[in-house]
Amino acid sequence: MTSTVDADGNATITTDVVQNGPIDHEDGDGDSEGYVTNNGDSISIDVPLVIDDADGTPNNVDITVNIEDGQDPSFGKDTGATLEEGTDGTDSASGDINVDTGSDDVVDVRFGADQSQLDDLTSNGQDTSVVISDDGHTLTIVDADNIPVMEVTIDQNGHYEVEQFQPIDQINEDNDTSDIPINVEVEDADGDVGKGTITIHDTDGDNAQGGGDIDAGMIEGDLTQIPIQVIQKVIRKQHKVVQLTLMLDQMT
Ligand SMILES: [Ca+2]
Ligand SMILES: [Ca+2]
Ligand SMILES: [Ca+2]
Ligand SMILES: [Ca+2]
Repeated sequence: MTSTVDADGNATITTDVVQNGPIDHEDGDGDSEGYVTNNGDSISIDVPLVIDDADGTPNNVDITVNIEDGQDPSFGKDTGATLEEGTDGTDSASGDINVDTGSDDVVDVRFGADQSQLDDLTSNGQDTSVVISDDGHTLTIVDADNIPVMEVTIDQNGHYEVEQFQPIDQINEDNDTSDIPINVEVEDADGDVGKGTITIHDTDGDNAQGGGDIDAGMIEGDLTQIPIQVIQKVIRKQHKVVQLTLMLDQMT
């Protein structure tokens, strides 16, 4: 703090304020405790000064230091995670979303409570629903019987792990891949919340084979005498119905 006095005897006091660490701007509503007033993103600190003039008379002066909250926490780039359902509908993968701390320390990275963008997701034709753990760090997509379809966990650095236990239904998707968005949140020490999205790319597995699932309508009636393997072989090779008919004629 320095003071200067001009020719008319007016004093000017200059103060330097150095902030060495973040301050928690809790959601105040103008409430005041002693010298500190907390009002949303603004904290005011009154600093009372006593200035003695030339003949020793004290004068009371208050200066006010206003500290505005800085940048809120936010998310940056997401690598995404890619799953391939393969033949059994299971896979695992991991990814990272960049966490931009902002002006205050990050205290939590978690899944958002609202995941309604997943409402239409189905598994084996069944509706699914979403369960989020109490700490918000594990999100589980479950089928109608509450059996997990997919589980995602996220840590405080934005690293996430995905495990798929059952296939999902890729309906009308380009390249048979569903892009599954999941909402995430980051909270800083004074309660500011940034929102973001991680994306899981889930590619459909091999198409179901005809071998074990021949339409009963094709083998009923007179055809019951034909060895099932013969019909399976024909259908696997995707021969036309006319070729199947020819074969049946030869066997009768
Ligand atoms: Ca702050
Ligand atoms: Ca704030
Ligand atoms: Ca803040
Ligand atoms: Ca699938």
